[in-house]
Amino acid sequence: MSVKKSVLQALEENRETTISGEQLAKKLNVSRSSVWKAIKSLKEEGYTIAATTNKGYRLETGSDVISFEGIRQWLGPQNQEIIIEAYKTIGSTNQVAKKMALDGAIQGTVIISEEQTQGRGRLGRSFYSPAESGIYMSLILRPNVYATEAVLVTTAASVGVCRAIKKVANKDLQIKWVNDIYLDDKKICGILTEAVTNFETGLVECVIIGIGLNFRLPENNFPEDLKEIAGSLFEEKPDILTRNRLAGEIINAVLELCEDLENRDFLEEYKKRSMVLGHKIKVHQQNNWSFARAVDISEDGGLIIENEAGELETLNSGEITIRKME
Ligand code: BT5
Repeated sequence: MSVKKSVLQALEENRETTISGEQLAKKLNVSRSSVWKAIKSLKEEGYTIAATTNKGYRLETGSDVISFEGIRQWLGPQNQEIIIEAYKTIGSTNQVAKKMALDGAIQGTVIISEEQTQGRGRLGRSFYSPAESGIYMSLILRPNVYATEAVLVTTAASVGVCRAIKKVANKDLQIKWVNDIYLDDKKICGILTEAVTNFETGLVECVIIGIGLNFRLPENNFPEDLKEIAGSLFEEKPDILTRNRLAGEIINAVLELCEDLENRDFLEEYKKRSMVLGHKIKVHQQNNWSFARAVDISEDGGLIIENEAGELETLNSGEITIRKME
């Protein structure tokens, strides 16, 4: 690990205390001037570091730059070895993760970025991903499921995100089938699951779970076309909770649920958080809109609806979009 990374790790792990340059140098077995250089370079990267003469260095409470070192301390013991690649800016974390998965990246690998220039939603839509206000990340999984069960991964991931947010922010979120997470009727998170399937066995070789979360309002608010739809977990940067911590907790929760997809316990929580069950909805599929009532969630995470003819139908495909009517 470079001196800079080691210094960052020490600062992240001791956010509440001031550590002297001498202590850092000793701990890392490097010279005091290398510590000083590392601090200077971290400041240039956007970390706000309080430096007190004779006392030393401390990350300011509000310093919230996404990094591997910042996330790792929040990972559970079972996740300490996972690989996390943190970027300042990237096209799309899903795109990079997909390539890495095809090149053999292991289960649990995470790609995370401060900003995406080509954030993607479903069906060719885009996901607005400005710097400093969101969490944009992709997890690589290698679950032993058939392609038909892959929608379960999205279901589990949605529950995982809600659980992590409940734990650290004590907020109760709602889920709109299949991949949107809402707070006060505004979408604050979208999930894009992409699977690579083995054509012969029908088994999924890998799944990329892309999670985009609006942590706080973007610097200049959302663009006009999103203002009505999009919201954020917090209006402003919270005092203590960092994006690194929330990202770590989301990784813990999602990996735990996806370890054991067969155990469908999380479906109950998914149903409780559902904002469409029992409601009239509009369904868009194959270029057509139709009306229906959302009735239940199937064992595989599909949406069971009662269609206009009064028949029950299960929607599974990622090609479907629904809108809540009442
Ligand atoms: C989604 O698609 O909501 C899935 C978004 C997944 C984004 C993550 S970020 C990390 C990873 N890397 C990627 O490139 N993608 C994933 P969909 O259900 O198709 O919703 C897209 C629609 O949501 C857009 O057409 C907008 O109406 C709206 N939207 C766009 N940006 C948004 C934002 N930041 N917050 C809330 N809504 C947004």
